[in-house]
Amino acid sequence: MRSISLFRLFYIHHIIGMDELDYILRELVGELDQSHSVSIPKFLEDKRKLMRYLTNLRPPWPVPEKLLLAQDAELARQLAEKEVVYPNQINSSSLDPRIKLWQGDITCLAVDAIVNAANNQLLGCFLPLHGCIDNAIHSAAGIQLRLECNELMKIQGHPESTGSAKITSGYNLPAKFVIHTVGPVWLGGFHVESELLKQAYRNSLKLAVARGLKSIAFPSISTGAYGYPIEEASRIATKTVVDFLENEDKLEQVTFVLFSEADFQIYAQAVEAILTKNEA
Ligand code: AR6
Repeated sequence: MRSISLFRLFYIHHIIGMDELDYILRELVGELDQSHSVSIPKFLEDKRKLMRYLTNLRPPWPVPEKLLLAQDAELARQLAEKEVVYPNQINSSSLDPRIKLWQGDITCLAVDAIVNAANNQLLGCFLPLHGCIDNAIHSAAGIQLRLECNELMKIQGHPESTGSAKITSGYNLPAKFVIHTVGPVWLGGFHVESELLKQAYRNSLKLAVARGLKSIAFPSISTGAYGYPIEEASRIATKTVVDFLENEDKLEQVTFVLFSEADFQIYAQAVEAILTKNEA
């Protein structure tokens, strides 16, 4: 009996989910100029992919409340299928318990704030299904994130400077906040890139402290699309964080999040090098 009712629950959940997803897709496709040229796929994974594709493209237009509710329910279902990771589940460095390293997708972390490697527009990545972190964060947070960024940018009235940072809510992410910072594009190292990268980390940390946050997670800023050599970037990132924490006792945890095993090893070495040097 028990297994039948569980099966029914799953079935109902699945059907409601599929209906809601179809509704979201119809609404998003209806906003397009050439809505007739998009066909709604049959399978769940393809529908989810199309939802991400369409929200990536979507300008910061107002959203009907019903669409937002359906989107939030769908993103909650997607999150429930991921493994959310809490700060106490992440290993600390043996040399400093406040410094942590973690390999994986930053959108799974339930820290106070995750940092986004944004661009000067600060509206998220508009390239559908692009593999950058900006795309991953906006897709998992939902349409509201671009709307809030757009409000901040309208008030500011000019593009975000490289090295500065802004904070928004995390919406459907497990993290409460997103700190958006703009790292430098690597231009051979002749354009104060190292100073700008340092500022991106420092300004994000300062914003976290100003908001009274206890845990923050950084990706490897600028080392993807912006081409910064990762060994040098890892030394700047880890030194900036360690120096900052020397004079700061309110921030309890800083996690470096690396997507690949190779990047993880590079940051692990950089963390060890800077902390052993400080101990010596
Ligand atoms: N979780 C953790 N790390 C990630 C994830 C993820 N989900 N996705 C990517 N990374 P990039 P940038 C890593 O290119 O170099 C965007 O289009 C990735 O492996 O995301 O600062 C913006 O809009 C790499 O190590 O950021 C800007 O235009 C790191 O995140 C531009 O890219 C940064 O890669 C910013 O370029």
